[in-house]
Amino acid sequence: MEGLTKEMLLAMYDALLKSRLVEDKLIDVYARGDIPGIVHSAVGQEAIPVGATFHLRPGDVFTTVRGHIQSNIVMGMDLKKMFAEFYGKEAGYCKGKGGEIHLCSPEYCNIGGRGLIGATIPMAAGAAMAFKMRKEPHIAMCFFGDGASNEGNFHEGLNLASVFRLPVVYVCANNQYAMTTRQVDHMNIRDIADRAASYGIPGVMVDGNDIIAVYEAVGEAVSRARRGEGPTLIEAKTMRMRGHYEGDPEPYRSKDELEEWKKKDPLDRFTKKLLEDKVLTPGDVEKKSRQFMNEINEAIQFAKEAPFPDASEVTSGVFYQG
Ligand SMILES: Cc1ncc(C[n+]2csc(CCOP(=O)(O)OP(=O)(O)O)c2C)c(N)n1
Ligand SMILES: [Mg+2]
Repeated sequence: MEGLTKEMLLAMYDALLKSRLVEDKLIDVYARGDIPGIVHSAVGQEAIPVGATFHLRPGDVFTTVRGHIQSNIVMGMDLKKMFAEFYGKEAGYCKGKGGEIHLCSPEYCNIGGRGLIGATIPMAAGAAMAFKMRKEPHIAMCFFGDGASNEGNFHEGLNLASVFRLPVVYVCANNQYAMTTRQVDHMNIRDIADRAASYGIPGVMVDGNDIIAVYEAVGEAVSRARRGEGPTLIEAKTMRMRGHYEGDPEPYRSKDELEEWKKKDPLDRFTKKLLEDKVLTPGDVEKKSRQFMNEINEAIQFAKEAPFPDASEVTSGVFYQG
């Protein structure tokens, strides 16, 4: 934690706490049938997107899958426009067409996720190549899962990024499941970071439930990328605490596994650490929670009352218009 100011620690704490409260509320309103589409929660693995995204600067980009809500919160997205997007409303960041899973906004560095798992891996390399060709001082950060690291796109993307020494940081959130399949059943290696050796780039493993460890590991990779030394593969180990999607009956795993991981909850751990170090007081935690919940409830009210896009808008923004 050396070198991290109190302000920085509190900013990280705020983002982590707000992320949890936003997702808990999202899960709740989704279960009530308020939100169209599908919700993929990142509860329990928030330390990865939050810790990593703190290194991005305006002009950088990130691509994302599960965990995009957390990165968007760090980048300062407005909760009203975010919830409007979840509710499929015109006032949302993608005018209601992205919904929960495809919420993005280049203004906040978020160039989006893709329906094809792993497709964002070469996409991030492409963005990084554009920065390099234009001699712009930016980096791309790419978040993906353990399952995505089995895709051909992973090999092509990392190989290309390595050969051209592109300014890109690959962050694999290994939550040990790809849909219904456990990591041990979809690959014959334990550590995905080992795959970096195939591309001649550093492979770094980190405890994905320790926000400071994530922040530090990603910080080194980001500095390397900004110095022009090329990509890094970071594997952040965590656990998917909810189903693949909300409503997933999860017949493929036991609750005992989750009980063990509950003890390593990243928000509980960071709260405890900051209370012990007297960076936070119990009163602060309560006050912040109340303040964020008020903000979230206002955002939901706004989203509920906002109009849906007009039917005539159904194809606008979908196809490239030159
Ligand atoms: C190319 C491709 N194959 C299969 C799917 C279906 N699918 C959607 S999510 C997913 C699992 C992804 O697992 P992982 O990469 O570990 O990410 P996580 O959901 O755990 O965050 C799969 C197989 C898809 N979207 N794209
Ligand atoms: Mg996974």
